[in-house]
Amino acid sequence: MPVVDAAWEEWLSSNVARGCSPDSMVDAMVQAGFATDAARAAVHRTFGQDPAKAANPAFAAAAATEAALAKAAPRTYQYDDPPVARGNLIRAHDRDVRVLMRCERPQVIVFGDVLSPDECAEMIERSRHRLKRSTTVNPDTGKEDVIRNRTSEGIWYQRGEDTFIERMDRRIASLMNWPVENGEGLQILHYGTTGEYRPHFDYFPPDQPGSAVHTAQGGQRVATLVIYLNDVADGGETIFPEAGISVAARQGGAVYFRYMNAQRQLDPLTLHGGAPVLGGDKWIMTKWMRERAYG
Ligand code: PD2
Ligand code: ZN
Repeated sequence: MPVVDAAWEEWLSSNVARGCSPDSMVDAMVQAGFATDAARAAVHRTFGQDPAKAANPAFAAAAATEAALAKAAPRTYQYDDPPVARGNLIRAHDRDVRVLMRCERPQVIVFGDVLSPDECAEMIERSRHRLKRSTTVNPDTGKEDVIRNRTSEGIWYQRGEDTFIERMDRRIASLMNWPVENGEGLQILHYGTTGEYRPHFDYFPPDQPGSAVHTAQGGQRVATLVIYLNDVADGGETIFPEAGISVAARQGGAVYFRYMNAQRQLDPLTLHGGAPVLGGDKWIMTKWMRERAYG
């Protein structure tokens, strides 16, 4: 039987912060293997409530009214200012990066020339022989599974692994205007023809028990930068189906998107995917930023 460890504490407090109802949280914990009483006690403690009081019918009625009101007027995502600098040209550590497009809802920015053609070629050559089939996070267990909705191969680089990787990490952190220490290591992905990554969120959905394992260190993911390392002959765009945005893969260019605001709300409009590659292949490099220092 699971215990309420640091990862579950993080899961409990992030769900309370985003306005989940106590009942839905108890249900999720019971599904994950907790005894109902233990789940209720943990949830009510996180809400700052006494479980004995919660069992009182008057309290239960008040809580039900509150839950119904919350459902009728769900808290919509509040767009606050993204950290990325304003302007058409951004000095990012050692390079000037051009801004090609900005979208406010969801917060998406397309950049040109984040990496030079030589830097893209170097990243691909370093990675070509070290690729492994990509995985996705199983929402129930938090474990990495190889599944059909992500047909690519990948490799991770440790942050600051050598001087070249460190320069990339610093440039990207400067462009995203977020501490380099909050970044996960760079990930390189390769898709062959027909390869795709079906629409998903890069944040760990707080209502899925498996997410707690991933947010225990560094907290939630807040923003992503996907950098294209080659021109894709046909297809392979990064798509945002809820927003109707499609970004073409152009060597050295990148797409930034931000999904967590200062109130820790998460933006569902950032649902995104990698469209099927219809001709040639596709190489990308991804940086995910966390709320706090990671690793
Ligand atoms: O390959 C892409 O364009 C893509 C799209 C969405 C990559 C990712 N997400 C990702 O690695 O999270
Ligand atoms: Zn993604």
